[in-house]
Amino acid sequence: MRTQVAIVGAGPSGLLLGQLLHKYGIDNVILERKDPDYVLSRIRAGVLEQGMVNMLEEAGVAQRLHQEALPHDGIEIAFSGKRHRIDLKTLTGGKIVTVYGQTEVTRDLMEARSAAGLTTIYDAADVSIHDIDGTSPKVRYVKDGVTHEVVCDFVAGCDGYHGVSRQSVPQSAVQTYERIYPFGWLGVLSDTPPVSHELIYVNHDRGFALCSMRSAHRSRYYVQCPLTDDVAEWSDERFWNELKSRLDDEAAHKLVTGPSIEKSIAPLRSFVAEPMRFGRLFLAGDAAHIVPPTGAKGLNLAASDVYYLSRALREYYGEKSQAGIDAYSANALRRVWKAERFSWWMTTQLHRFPDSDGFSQRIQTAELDYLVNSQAAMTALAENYVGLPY
Ligand code: RFL
Ligand code: PHB
Repeated sequence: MRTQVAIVGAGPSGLLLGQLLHKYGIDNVILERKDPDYVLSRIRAGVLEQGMVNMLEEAGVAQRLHQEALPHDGIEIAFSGKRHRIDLKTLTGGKIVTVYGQTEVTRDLMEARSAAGLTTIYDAADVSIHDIDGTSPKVRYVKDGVTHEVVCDFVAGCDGYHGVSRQSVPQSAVQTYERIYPFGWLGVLSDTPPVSHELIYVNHDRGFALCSMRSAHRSRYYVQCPLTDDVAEWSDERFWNELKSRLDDEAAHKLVTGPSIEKSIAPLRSFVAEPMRFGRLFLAGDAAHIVPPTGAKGLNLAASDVYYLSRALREYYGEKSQAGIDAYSANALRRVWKAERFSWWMTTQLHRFPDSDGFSQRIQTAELDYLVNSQAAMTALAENYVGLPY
């Protein structure tokens, strides 16, 4: 098979890139290790920046989002038992975020891809990438026991943190930077009304908590937990009691509990691989970088990488210019590092660290107290939360 761009991975970054390239008349094929049901069963992020919504519009997949998504003008930060509102809209001159699950974004993109008749090969095993230093790279995969080859101009590695793309380049060509946090997030999805109409990020002596949502009837909650915890140790009752114990009195009283429909523990990590281009292989999304979820930036960063990459490829095919391709890694990484900084900062301010003592806890409280009483500090948070410009 021959195509212009072979995309490895049908997560949000691979699917969004594929859809935009199709709009630009650039032929592409996606190779995905899992099956479509598995891809759609993953429950992950829920907060979209305006830049990402704009790209979904450009890709022609925002109709359902505009009907069902929830616009959010603010968030709340709770500490020392009190909640404080950060008015994102006023602080940023009118910018807001949109609450719409990553699962729904993925579903919309998958449906558009199949409606356009574009090729996605699911259950593609043993994907391997070859000849990225020449002008005719190849991607091989095994399907139903038979090995196939896709010959292309470029390979987009959109295959997440554990994917094959980053691992295909010699270790000496990649520089990685990493922080692993000494705790995880236990997340629960339930068909219950959200405790509040805005997200609440909670700093509490017992650990961080987050109240989020997917719709007016579906809530998503998280509590910080030890990395050694097994999700089987967390009954629904234990989860709801722990969450309640970390909320302010009003929220604890209002919280509606119910059976969980998904429950999982995710580790928290900051990670960046540099550069994001190796010859004719580009990395995008989680394949190149991971942020802890505290700043709600993982999915949005995947979209901003796709923004730079889709434009670079459009320039290459439309104007026969290499400039965008040559600048891709540097442009993407500038924005990546700012989101890394913000996510690290949010994580540091809101979680209990195992080695934290009285001094570090008082510094944390002082920082949050400063934040919610300073227009300048709240503006800095709001600007980053709604998303820095592309
Ligand atoms: P994805 O979504 O991981 O998609 C990668 C796709 O590549 C496939 N794949 C392969 N295909 C072929 N061959 C191989 N060798 C392959 N290896 C992997 C995978 O099956 C998959 O379909 O990466 P992408 O597209 O870059 O999107 C990034 C986002 O998914 C990610 O940044 C966020 O979901 C991160 N994240 C969260 N972000 C938030 O902003 N808020 C959250 O609450 C939040 N929760 C999470 C998360 C990520 C998690 N991960 C990665 C385990 C919770 C979890 C559990
Ligand atoms: C979510 O709704 O899953 C969510 C929202 C905000 C975050 C992280 C996760 O910062």
